[in-house]
Amino acid sequence: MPEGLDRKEVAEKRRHRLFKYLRKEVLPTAFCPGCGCGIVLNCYAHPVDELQLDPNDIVAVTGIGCSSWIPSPYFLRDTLHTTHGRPIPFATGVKIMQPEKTVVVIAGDGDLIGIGGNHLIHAARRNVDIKVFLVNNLIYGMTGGQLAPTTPLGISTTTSPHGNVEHPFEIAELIAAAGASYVARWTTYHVFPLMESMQMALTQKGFCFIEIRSQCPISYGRRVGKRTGSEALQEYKESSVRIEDATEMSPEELVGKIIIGKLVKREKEEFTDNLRKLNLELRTRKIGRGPEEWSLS
Ligand SMILES: Cc1ncc(C[n+]2csc(CCOP(=O)(O)OP(=O)(O)O)c2C)c(N)n1
Ligand code: SF4
Ligand SMILES: [Mg+2]
Repeated sequence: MPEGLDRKEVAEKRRHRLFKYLRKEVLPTAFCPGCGCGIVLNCYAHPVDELQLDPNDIVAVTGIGCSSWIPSPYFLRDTLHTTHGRPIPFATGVKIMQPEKTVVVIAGDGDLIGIGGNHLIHAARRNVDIKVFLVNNLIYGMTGGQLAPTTPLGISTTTSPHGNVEHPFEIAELIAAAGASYVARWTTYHVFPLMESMQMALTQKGFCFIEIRSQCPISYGRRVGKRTGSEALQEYKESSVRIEDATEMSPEELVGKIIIGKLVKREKEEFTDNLRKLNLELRTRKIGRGPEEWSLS
């Protein structure tokens, strides 16, 4: 033990520099061993730290599910823990009323694509300036493994015991087609590019969306022979293909592959800016003078 320090002081000194971003009173996390949610939580803390974002300038919004616990309660920032499927409308409301805030949504595939799917595609179309980090574990993890709109064909789940007969969404491609400003896909194996991508999303204006393929060993992995986190990470490593390489491959060669990287990055008018411009124009027209002359009396 270093001289002159008691046990508590030494423990404090040895703490990870990102520990300050965690809400200590709720630790340890409730995530199962090997769950990808912890990796995403860690990856998210890095760009927030790197960018030195003021704690008062971030609002995180989430829904219901294991991944929704990443921002709330574990990440120590203002959060809105909303109902299942509704983080996007809440986040849109925050951005409209508090445009200077960085508004981040972190939630699962069941939440954002299942029950909340319509909100998601319309927010992308409108190009609302919110940052959406989708934790896609291909299942309803928290409730024990029901079929999600991301579950691959043929997989047996608690609600498809004889195998899934539905095709899953290619969600990153869908959001890119819907009109988002920035779209990327990574996995929990690709932590460094994922951190960079999060940093890009946090700084680029407009609707920014990252699909993070993440493992749920308990409700999904054990059904597909990947009972541990490390087996899932190994699979991510082996089955991922960079988007630049994927363009050279045939559809047959891409079966079972995860295409990773940036799908889209474009400049586009942003929804809440347009809304404010219109509001200002209409009020000025009605009142006949600019905001500098407005008064409440
Ligand atoms: C309106 C409503 N319907 C259903 C539920 C039950 N429910 C809670 S979490 C969840 C699924 C969560 O799946 P996902 O968003 O993928 O998160 P994960 O647990 O996989 O991270 C469901 C269906 C609920 N809480 N509210
Ligand atoms: S059920 Fe799945 S997603 Fe939820 S904490 Fe456990 S491993 Fe993670
Ligand atoms: Mg899920």
